[in-house]
Amino acid sequence: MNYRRLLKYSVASIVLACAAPQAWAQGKQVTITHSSATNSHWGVAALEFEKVVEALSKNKYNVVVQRLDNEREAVESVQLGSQECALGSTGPVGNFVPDIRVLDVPFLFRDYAHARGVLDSEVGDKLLEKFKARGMIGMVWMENGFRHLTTGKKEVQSPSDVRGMKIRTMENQVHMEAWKAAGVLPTPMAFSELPSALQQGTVDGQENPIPVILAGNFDQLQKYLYLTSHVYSPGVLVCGLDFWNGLSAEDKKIFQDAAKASVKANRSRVEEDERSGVQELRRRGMEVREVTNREAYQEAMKTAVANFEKQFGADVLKTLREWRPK
Ligand code: EAX
Repeated sequence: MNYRRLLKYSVASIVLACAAPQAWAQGKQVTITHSSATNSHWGVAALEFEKVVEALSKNKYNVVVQRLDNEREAVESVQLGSQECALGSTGPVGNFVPDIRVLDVPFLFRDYAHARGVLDSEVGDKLLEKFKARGMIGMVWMENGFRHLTTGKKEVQSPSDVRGMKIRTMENQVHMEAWKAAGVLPTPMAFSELPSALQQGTVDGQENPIPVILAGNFDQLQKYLYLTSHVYSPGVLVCGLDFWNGLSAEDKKIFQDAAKASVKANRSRVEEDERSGVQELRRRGMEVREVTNREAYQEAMKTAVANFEKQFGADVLKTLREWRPK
C-alpha cells in the first residue's frame, strides 16, 4: 500500500471511530473463566453472571467469559489479580483454601438437597469467609455434581477390580487419599490434561459428574460409566480481593446478585443433565452400569475416612453427614 492510500485508510478509520463512539464506550472489563463448553453447567452459569452484571450495572461493566480448562491456573490468576473472577469445581481449590477440603470427603452427602443445604447454611458461609485470607472472595457455592467412575478398556464389576488401576483424579489431596485407600494408583492432573491422557491411555479411567462427562464428550474417550456417586463435587465462584475492594457498595451488590443468579443457572442445568444425561450417554454408546454395591466402594475407602476423621474432626464429619434442614 502506498503512502497516499495508507493515509486515506487511516483518515477513514479515524472518521469511523468518531462516528461510532459506542464501540469505544464499553464498560470496565471483568473477566470470568470456567472450564467447560458454553453449553454446560459452567458455561450457562458464567453467561448468566455476565448477563446480570451488565444489565444491573447498565453496562458499566463488560463481563468477558472465557474458557480455561486448567482450574488451578484460573484460581491462581484470580489470586494474582490477572483475571477478576473464575467459577468451577473446588477440585484444586483446597490447595489454596485448605479448610474447604472437608467438603471433598467421599460419601459425605446423601443427595443434592443435603449438599446444597449444607453449602447454603452458615457452614457454607463460614467456609466462604476463609477465601479472604487467601486473597480471594468466595462469592457463592455452585456445583459440579456427584462424581462417577468411568473406565476405558477394563470393566469394573466391584471395587476390588479397581485395585492397581491408574485413575485420574483432580489435584485434590482428599480424593487422592480416598482412591489410594481403595488400591488405585491415583494420577492427579489438571482437567485440561485429561482428554489427552484418556486418549493416549496414560490412565485407565477417571471420575467426573454427568454434566462434565456429557459436555466433555467423554463417551468418545471412555467405554464404561459406573454410577458410583462416590463423592459430591462442589463448585465455587471466586473473585480477586483487590478487585472486590475496589468496588463501591452498590457495585458489590450487583456482583453478589449476579453470583446468586449464576448459581441458579448452574444448579438447574445440573438437574437437567441428571435427568437426561445418563440416557443421552447410553444413546451415544457408553455402557452404563448401575452400581448396587455403593457401600462396597465406601468400605474400600474406609481407611482413608479414618484419616479424614483425624484431619477434619470426627464430630465435624458426623455433623455434616447427619445435617438436616432446620
Ligand atoms: O469442573 O477436574 C475435574 O475433573 C472437574 O470436575 C472439571 O474440571 C469440571
